[in-house]
Amino acid sequence: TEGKPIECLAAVAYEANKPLVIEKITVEPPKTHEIRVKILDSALCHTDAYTLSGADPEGLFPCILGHEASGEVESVGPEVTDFTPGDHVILLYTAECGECSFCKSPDTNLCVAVRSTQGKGVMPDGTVRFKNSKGEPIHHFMGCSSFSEYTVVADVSAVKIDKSFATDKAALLGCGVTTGYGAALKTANVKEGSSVAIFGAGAVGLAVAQGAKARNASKIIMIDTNPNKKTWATDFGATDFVNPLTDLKKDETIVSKLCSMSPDGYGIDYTFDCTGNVQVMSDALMASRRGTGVSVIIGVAKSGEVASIRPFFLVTGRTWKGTAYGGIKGRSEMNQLIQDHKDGKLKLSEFITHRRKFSEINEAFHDLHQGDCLRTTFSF
Ligand code: AHE
Ligand code: ZN
Repeated sequence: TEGKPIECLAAVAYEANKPLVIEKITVEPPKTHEIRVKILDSALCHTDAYTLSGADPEGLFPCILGHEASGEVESVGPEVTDFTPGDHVILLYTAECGECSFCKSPDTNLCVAVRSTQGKGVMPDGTVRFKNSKGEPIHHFMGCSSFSEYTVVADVSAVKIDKSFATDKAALLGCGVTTGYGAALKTANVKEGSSVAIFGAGAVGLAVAQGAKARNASKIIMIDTNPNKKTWATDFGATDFVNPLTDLKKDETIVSKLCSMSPDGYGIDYTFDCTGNVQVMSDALMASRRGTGVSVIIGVAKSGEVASIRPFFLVTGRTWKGTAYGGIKGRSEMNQLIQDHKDGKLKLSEFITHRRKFSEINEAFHDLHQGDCLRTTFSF
């Protein structure tokens, strides 16, 4: 198949809010610095649903969604040096070229090598590798497009992993788990003995709990309005669970409740928004500790929404931060995450609550909103 177009099945998003259409598409061979990948496992993330809803300013239709995936390199384009056919990879929506000023900085993972074309749904040369049976072009998504049997990505948008590592677990490292775990370890740099509050007990929030636990935080408070999440929260490392709908006394707010749970009443050392709700984002900042508290925004807010804060909360020494992909440099730091998993610090399989056939992909979007789902994975 090398050098030739491949015909395969993909789930095409033709319009916002319409089911994906599973159909035969053509995947062109990889061009310079590109690789063509056979997807082995892909999971579904809320961002796929967000873009399908039409709310993403970068959402383009038709496109092939999906960005949390592992695969096997089928063929490589000219000038690709880091991959050979047969290699196992994780796709990276946050690339790592190693050469841009962002990659060279130890303080950020926000590589710019392919980000601008990625946001326009095209490969770095400005063209696409997908077309449907009518010959119409189909956009790429987040530099990955994993809801297809085959995809083409930039070589900087993938990391090679050991073939012995289970590919369903590997897929999860492509987005949510890495995002949460990295947010705790890198963005917040949670310290031993500290207090942590996490808003939203989905896959990302539970991965934050894993990171906080790995750092031996002494108090890890999970906040969620779904009482069924309490067991998960505990299993993933939370020491406390607060349901703001039922656990607040009269005249108590979630902010005052969290402050009262902190050792001396002055607030929580590290707080995390894993909801995308802008009110939660400001609550998280206000609940962080006077003088030294750090609050990290992870959730993606709806387009046009604004998070705001009374500047007093910053004047009095709190830091408001945000993170993408947990601040993790996908190519140079992936092995450490896999090692952390092997060392028992980072759960992976436990995040897979649902497994489906690729043909059931539209049902998987439904799963995501049921509150009993962390991740649905598909094997191809
Ligand atoms: N396309 C949106 C932005 C969406 C967004 O913020 N995405 C998160 C990742 S969500 C993972 O499921 C992110 O990391 N963004 C950084 C980046 O480079 O995209 C918009 O508003 O235009
Ligand atoms: Zn995602």
